Amino acid sequence: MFPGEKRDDLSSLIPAALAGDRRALARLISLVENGHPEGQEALDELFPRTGKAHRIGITGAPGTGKSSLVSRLALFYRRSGPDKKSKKVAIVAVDPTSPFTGGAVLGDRVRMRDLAGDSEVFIRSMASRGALGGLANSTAGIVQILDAVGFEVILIETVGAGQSEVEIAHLAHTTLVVEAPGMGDEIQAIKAGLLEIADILVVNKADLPRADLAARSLKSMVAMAVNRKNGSRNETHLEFQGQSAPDRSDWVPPVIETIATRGNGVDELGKAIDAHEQFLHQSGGWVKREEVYLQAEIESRLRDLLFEQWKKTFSEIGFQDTMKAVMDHQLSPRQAVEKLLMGRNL
Ligand SMILES: Nc1nc2c(ncn2[C@@H]2O[C@H](COP(=O)(O)OP(=O)(O)O)[C@@H](O)[C@H]2O)c(=O)[nH]1
Ligand SMILES: [Mg+2]
Repeated sequence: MFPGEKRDDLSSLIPAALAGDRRALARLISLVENGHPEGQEALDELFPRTGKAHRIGITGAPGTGKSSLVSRLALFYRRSGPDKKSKKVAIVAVDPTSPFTGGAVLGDRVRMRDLAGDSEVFIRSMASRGALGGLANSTAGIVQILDAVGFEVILIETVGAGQSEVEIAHLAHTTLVVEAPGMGDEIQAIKAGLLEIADILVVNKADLPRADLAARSLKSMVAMAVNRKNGSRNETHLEFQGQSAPDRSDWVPPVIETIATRGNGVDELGKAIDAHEQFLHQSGGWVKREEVYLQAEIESRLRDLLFEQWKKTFSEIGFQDTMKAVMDHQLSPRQAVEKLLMGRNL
């Protein structure tokens, strides 16, 4: 046996990671990312220690400056001040188009050196492909490990495009949607889905022309959305009388302009994130979001497991026959599913 093999022994890996050993932590994360059974075991063991971190999602189109902003935010949390306690920060970058370990951000040597030399900052880039059980699931697992070992703030960068990115955004207590002027200049075309998940809107690259135009149009979109919501809330108010519905309806997403390359606006952004955290704690939204997040994970695991179990029982030949019947338009897809399910051994 190689001495290195011992590192996969969970009984030593987990205590080491809890004690702050970064290599042990990285190893645990890899086990989870690769869908290793030991990764699952580690998650089970560490789960009781989770639930403390503030999970912050940063999403938006490629090139808007998410990674740059994330580095700045990490520095914001590391900076201790008279009124501010320095926090342990982890960064999970799930951005296949501009991985954290390469490209523009690494090119900014001064900033990365600030972070890289800091033992209380942990940075992890996720492979976008090959994640077993889906990107959202393995990201959730990695975030849980970081939470368990004591990172107080977890910044999760994703591209706001496909479904899995929206799912990943649901991991977060606080979601930042990042826009930049000149990205096709069609701020109005911001995906409705993204506006829906935004707790804070960031117009980055405020040094470029038309940034304030972008900010203004986002602000008016937010105002319209709030008016709509208030209208519909009045209509449904009777149903919920006496209950305080802990949702985001009392939170108006602020629009904040930043220049991530220089750090302008980052303090204001950090304060807005703190304010949102406070709001969640006071409104009951924090607990609500924990519930939504954990329920989503249970449902997705249940779906995966049921599918896996079903796959074990199906016969390739039976499947091909059914498939052919559907291709010949003799069976509808719904009838095919019924047939395939009936055929399983319970
Ligand atoms: N002019 C300007 N460029 C920026 C700003 N923030 C980031 N950039 C640049 O925009 C490019 C994309 O940044 P990056 O952080 O990788 O964006 P991401 O793809 O959203 O993660 C890089 O060349 C950055 O240097 C900014 O505030 N102003
Ligand atoms: Mg990026």
